[in-house]
Amino acid sequence: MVPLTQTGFRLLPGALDAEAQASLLTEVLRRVEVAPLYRPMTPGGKPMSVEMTNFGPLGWVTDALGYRYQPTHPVTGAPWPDIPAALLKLWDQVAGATAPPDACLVNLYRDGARMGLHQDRDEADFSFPVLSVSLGDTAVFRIGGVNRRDPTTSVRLASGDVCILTGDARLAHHGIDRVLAGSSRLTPGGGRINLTLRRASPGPG
Ligand code: MD3
Ligand code: FE
Repeated sequence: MVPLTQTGFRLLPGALDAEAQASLLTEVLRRVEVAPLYRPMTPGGKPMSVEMTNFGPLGWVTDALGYRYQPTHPVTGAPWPDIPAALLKLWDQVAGATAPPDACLVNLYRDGARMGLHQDRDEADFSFPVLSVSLGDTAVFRIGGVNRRDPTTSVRLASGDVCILTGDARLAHHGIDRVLAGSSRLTPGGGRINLTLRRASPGPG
């Protein structure tokens, strides 16, 4: 179970039905043709196991210079494609934010890819929520507290699940321990795609 202190963690299981998942995946794959998935390097010089790209005015990147948001794809140099309309609508309906998202990080987990426990701290204003949509194979997601040593709990994120992080959960440590290969037939070639909507810039006003 998620500790009661994490009142800001909201999971909407099956928020997207099969048809909405397929249609969103089509929109994602169309954009990935112009903004290809690539394997980012950590500031320490190790390749991440997750492949990434971004949609929207700003995209999250990591390289030898560090973590940051930037307006262009690091491999092609082109601006990121736009955020799919279905995701902007979902943000409006469930995030409860006063500004639209300006960044959509796309994470592809294939072949044993995982993401270690970390905090998301590269955004200007932590009072904006983060919204995540899972597509494809089920992930074993771990969430802890603001302190790295706080106890953690495990939550499975299946295709079509949406989670919203606000308040005390916004700066919680979290990661993906593993992905259950073959648990979904949504994505061609298998694996899991996670779409994370964020407000990276300061909000208007
Ligand atoms: C909890 N991605 O890209 S999404 C990330 O499934 C990231 O790809 C994971 O962590 C993934 O940074 C988890 C769910 C998520 C996103 C942001 C959070 C959980 C979060 C921010 C704070 C706390
Ligand atoms: Fe994260």
